[in-house]
Amino acid sequence: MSVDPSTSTEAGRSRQSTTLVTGANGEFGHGLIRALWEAGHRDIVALDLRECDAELRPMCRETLTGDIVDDKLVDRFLASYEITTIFHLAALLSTRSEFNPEAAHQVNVGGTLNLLRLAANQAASHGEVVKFLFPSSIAAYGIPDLEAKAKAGRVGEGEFLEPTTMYGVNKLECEHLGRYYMQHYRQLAKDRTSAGGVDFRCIRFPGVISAFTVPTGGTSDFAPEMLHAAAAGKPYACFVRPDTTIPFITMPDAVQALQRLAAADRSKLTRCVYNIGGFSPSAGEVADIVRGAFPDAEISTQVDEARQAIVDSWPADVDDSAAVRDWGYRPMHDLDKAFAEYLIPNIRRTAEA
Ligand code: AKB
Repeated sequence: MSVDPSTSTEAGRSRQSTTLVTGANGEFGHGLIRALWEAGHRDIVALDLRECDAELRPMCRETLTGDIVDDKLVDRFLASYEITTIFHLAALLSTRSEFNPEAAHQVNVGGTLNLLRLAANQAASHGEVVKFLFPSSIAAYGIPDLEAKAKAGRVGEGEFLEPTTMYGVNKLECEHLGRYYMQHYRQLAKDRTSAGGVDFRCIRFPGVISAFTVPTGGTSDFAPEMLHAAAAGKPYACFVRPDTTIPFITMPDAVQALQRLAAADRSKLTRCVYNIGGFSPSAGEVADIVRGAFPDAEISTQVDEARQAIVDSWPADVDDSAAVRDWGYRPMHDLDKAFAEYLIPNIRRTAEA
């Protein structure tokens, strides 16, 4: 990573208490940084491969340009910041990762390893536990066929962990790395003081739909793409069959879940990795809702068999009872509210502005 001081909004300050957000320019990064700012955080340092978007800068103490795979990252950050929390959002998504699986592994796993090492070194340096919030994904699951998917119902955290995509493999590997850093890091080292320097907390997210941004490089993208194309008056050919079903949540619920897990009492957390669900419409149901809101929408189906197979390997629903019990996960939006109260009105407002 090359932290470029020229893109730093407030370079030069040293070892201030810091919340680090990687992948700041992504759609999740935008939503989370805004929510953290609104919750009163004035300690945000945002990192992205590209110069951070102008609208993020007023909400961040610093914005940095750099690559998480550069292992010098740890040393540079260690010298400059006292990091208390890391939201590690940077990743290459599932479709994009299949075009260059080795590069995806480098970014998704190598980058996470660097950040975990940073967290462990930071904890050792300032003597406080560093919280590490990590978004995993339903891509960590790999259900063998549609019959098994129909029978599986709400899939629990320990089931079907044989992902078929490089992204899913990477997410599962990172879940294990996080657990290792939290519970077993350097377990045989003579100078090891105790485990627990890294407080790893992870959510397996379903597909996420935002009213303000369209994702790129994912395989759950068919639902947000369909909606945003209709709002923009553009035709859309959906790449999965109308009966295809996976869970989704809205961006505000995704952001709120991450914040809620970050704020949870450690003693209440019985797992490192939590499922969260939302609503599970089929692609056909999404198309119907979109047509209801935008009667001129031109939505057709043009199945891409390879991407279809990926979505078919993901559960139709997940068991999120542990998240509900341990840290009070409670999404604001069910299917009706998601479209009627959040997605359609905000998309319309943006289009009219
Ligand atoms: C993707 O489609 O790759 C992501 C995900 C389900 O994690 N949106």
